[in-house]
Amino acid sequence: MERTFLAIKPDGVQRGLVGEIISRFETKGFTLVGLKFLNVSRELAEQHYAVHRQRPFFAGLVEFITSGPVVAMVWEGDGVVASARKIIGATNPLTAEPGTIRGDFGINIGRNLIHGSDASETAKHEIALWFREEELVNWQPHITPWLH
Ligand code: 3AN
Repeated sequence: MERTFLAIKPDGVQRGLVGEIISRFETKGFTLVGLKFLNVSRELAEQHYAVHRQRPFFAGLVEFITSGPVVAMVWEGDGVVASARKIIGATNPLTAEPGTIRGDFGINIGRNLIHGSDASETAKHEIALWFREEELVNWQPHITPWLH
């Protein structure tokens, strides 16, 4: 079953949007398999954003993600990587569609509330970076099978 890594960034936590954001994935029907609330170390932040190392906003990005606690999550379900990206919306909240998390709650590209893996391979890498295997819960919700 496909998994993705999502992280509610410090702005999402500070604005009291944790419940609202988690609801979007829960009510869609995806399954939560990992969840933790943590202060991100500089080392983890730099590893997580390693692909952006050469970009002008890299230092600010690391500064921001380490500035306050973050909710790190792993969600599971068919097509969850691409679907979560749709639920999150475009990188720039000003152009993100209404109905998406960024479209509904954000206005600043540097404060765009939530991170979501951009591909299945990236998701595997990010999950391994943020979670130990024993922190992930292998379970199936007890719901009627036709719902999924
Ligand atoms: P996404 O999070 O939508 O996958 P990426 O991977 O292009 O977007 O960028 C990673 C993060 O870098 C974004 N979530 C955003 O916080 C930040 N970022 C991207 N572009 C800019 C920019 N032009 N100025 C400031 N921050 C940016």
